[in-house]
Amino acid sequence: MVPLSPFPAAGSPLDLIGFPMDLGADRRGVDMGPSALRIACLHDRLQRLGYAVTDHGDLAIPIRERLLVESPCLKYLSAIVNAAETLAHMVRTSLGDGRFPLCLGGDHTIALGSLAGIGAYCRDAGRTPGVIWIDAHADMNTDLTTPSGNIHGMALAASLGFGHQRLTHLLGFAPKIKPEHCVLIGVRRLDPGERERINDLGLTVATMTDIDRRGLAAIIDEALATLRTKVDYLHVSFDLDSIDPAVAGGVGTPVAGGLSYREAHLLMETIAECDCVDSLDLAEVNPILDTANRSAELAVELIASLMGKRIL
Ligand SMILES: [Mn+2]
Repeated sequence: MVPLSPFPAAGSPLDLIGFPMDLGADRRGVDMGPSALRIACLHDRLQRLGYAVTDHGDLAIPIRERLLVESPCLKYLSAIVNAAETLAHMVRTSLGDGRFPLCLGGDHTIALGSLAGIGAYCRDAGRTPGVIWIDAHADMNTDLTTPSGNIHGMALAASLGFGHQRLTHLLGFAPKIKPEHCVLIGVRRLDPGERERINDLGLTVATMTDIDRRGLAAIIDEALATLRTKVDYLHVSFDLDSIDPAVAGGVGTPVAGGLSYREAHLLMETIAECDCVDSLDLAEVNPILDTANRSAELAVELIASLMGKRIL
């Protein structure tokens, strides 16, 4: 029997970066997500897996009571752009130093920052970034299609180069990633404008219906096999609302009919086995809607699975 290679390599450096942002959504509470994940022993779990963890604390993000809504179709644009740009610089530096950035949300505007940092790093390093976007939503709105004006629903579209220039051109370039290098998994609620854009772009989307029909294992195997032929950098952007609210109720925007507990672990374990993940966002943990921090504890378990925890 071939012994399993040690994963991660002992002492692999990992940066935790908290992004306590709740300006991207109407419902409050996800700004406490980074605390909830730390309280659920994230640092310890990662250390026990062999990572040398540096916690950079939380970025300073203004509270909404001190801000004005500049535009109803781009709520809190300036504050979000500023924070995302700071995150982008941190992620770029982390990657440039050969470290693994793990970004803790906060709402899914976190991905504006992480993907900008990743895009900049990959341009410098001559690498091609891909993303697995795990989410109940597609976050493919723009200021022209959004029904709510909430920027967390625009994070993927902006990273692909669609939407308001201040969102698409973080760090001064666009796009951060190409549509053919993205796979969405767990999607079950789309706005009409998002559906249209997804179809126009031919984005690869595994909806919950696809997962019911074909099984998660087949879908993630296929996604990884395809991405591996096209990209040499892989980011996972994980929105906890992809999980069924009966399993994880403490999320930003709960939608019935999500991934089961085992499907979520299988997804993480399968991605971990490919040994090719370079960075991770964990977004939309909402302690206000949670019971005894269970959703954050589940999120930490899932992070551990993705980062190499094995049953056997
Ligand atoms: Mn999302």
